[in-house]
Amino acid sequence: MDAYERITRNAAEVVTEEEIEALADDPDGKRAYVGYEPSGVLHIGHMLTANKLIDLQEAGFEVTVLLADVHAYLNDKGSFEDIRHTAERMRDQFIAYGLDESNTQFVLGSDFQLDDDYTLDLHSLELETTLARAERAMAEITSGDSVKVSQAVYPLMQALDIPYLGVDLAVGGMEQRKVHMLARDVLPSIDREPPTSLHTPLIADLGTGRGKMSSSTGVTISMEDSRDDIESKVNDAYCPPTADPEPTDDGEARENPVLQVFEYHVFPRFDTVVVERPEEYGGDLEYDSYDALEAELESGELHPADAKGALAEYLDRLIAPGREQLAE
Ligand code: IYR
Repeated sequence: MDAYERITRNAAEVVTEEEIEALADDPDGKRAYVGYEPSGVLHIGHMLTANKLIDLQEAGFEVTVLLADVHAYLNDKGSFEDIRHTAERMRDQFIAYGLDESNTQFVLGSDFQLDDDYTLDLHSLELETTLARAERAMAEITSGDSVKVSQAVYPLMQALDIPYLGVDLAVGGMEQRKVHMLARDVLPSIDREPPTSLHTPLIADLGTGRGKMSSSTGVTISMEDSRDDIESKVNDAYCPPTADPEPTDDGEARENPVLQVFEYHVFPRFDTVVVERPEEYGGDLEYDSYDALEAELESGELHPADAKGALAEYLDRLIAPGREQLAE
């Protein structure tokens, strides 16, 4: 797999392709980052963008993980002290998950976001941005009904993080795309380059295949889960024998979340996936690509129950190091 393929595999969107091609031509010494609001323990949503950071490290990039303590505070996630404490725990979790420690820089937002220069640049961006635009950028990030001033400041700070961290590529889930588009529009007003970004897909709720998997509602998988927890969540997952399930009766789109987790979590980290089956049911199956597994689920060769058994096994392998680290 060449650098461009590794950088862009499983991405829902890159902005822009030409800019990513230029980075892929000479990735050594280039820097990519993801920002995370410290909250709870690492869960499957964090793991999706972390997989992309691992791809980028393998392609030659250096990586920054921003533990966005000030952003979490602006997003009403608790006291600043508690947030800082959570941030420290998250760092160790990312390493346990598989980020290359020798090549990952962890930065707290408060290490630079409270400096004079940053604050003045932030105020310049505030002058350049309408409240309506800032609010739109946050639509997929906050859940509160009433919009607070903090939520208008938040995306502008996220935009400003890119030049202040000196990164060449901003990575995030699709829910971050409007913030990155705002950054492209507004950063030139303070003589900064419009940033390049890459967005990972959103995965549907494991139980229903609808909407998006979220740590606050529905079922999620986290580093705190025991093997039994994982098995029971995966067993209860929605898994019709197709990658394109019918919409619900009221017209809501549905995905197959079991296949999505294989595609975005398992195959990026394992070269082959073995589905264990007793001899009388045909014996073990082995897949060396996501497409091969999807095709056999669709043809009926692979039964959803067997697919789920294998998914629980591989998710457990991904989570075990973080679970052990939490127990220390
Ligand atoms: N908005 C992110 C957190 C975040 C991301 C980046 I990239 C930043 O520079 C700052 C914060 C979230 O929703 O978790």
